[in-house]
Amino acid sequence: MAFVLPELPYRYDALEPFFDKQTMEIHHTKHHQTYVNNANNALSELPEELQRLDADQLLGQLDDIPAEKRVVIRNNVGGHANHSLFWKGLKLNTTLHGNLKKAIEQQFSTVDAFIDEFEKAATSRFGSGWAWLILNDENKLQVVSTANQDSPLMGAKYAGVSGFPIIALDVWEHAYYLKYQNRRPDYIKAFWSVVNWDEAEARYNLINAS
Ligand code: MN3
Repeated sequence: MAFVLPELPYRYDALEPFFDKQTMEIHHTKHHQTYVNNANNALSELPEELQRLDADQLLGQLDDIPAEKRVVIRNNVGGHANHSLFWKGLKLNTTLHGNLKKAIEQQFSTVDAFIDEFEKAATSRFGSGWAWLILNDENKLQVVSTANQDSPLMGAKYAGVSGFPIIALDVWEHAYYLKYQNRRPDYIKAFWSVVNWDEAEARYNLINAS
């Protein structure tokens, strides 16, 4: 089963002026495509039973990957899975609602307190990585960040944190440099205008019900 670059469910300019067209297009057609290509090359050299797994399953079973292939799988299947999630998690004009809103208010006291904590995690991630809202293994919402293309789906041994992603924000420079240059905090602020809260709510309900 080969990985395929997913089509975006919107046009490259759909998130203007917050996420610009040129960045979206390069990010999707160049950066994400490279992760897909590298992931497929690595996948083709794995034992057959591992080739049958999907991206999220592979991330959850890094211990089973032959040691000499583990880094390339971690980085590139991680990159593919993280970006696939990221694109689906973006949409203009949705609002936080439903069970996720209730849970955020319960755990962070207020939505503003959650936003503040998320922005701190995204801003302070040194170098390249991701900021996340996850449902952790204790069934609690948690704001975390990971390095490089690590995902909470990899578990604590690899990612330092473990859980199911509800919201994901790419804080690699390639995600914002053309529009925001070195101003990562401005890009993070812009993210709140393009979070797909409908998708976040669906992901929260999916994992919470299972
Ligand atoms: Mn990226």
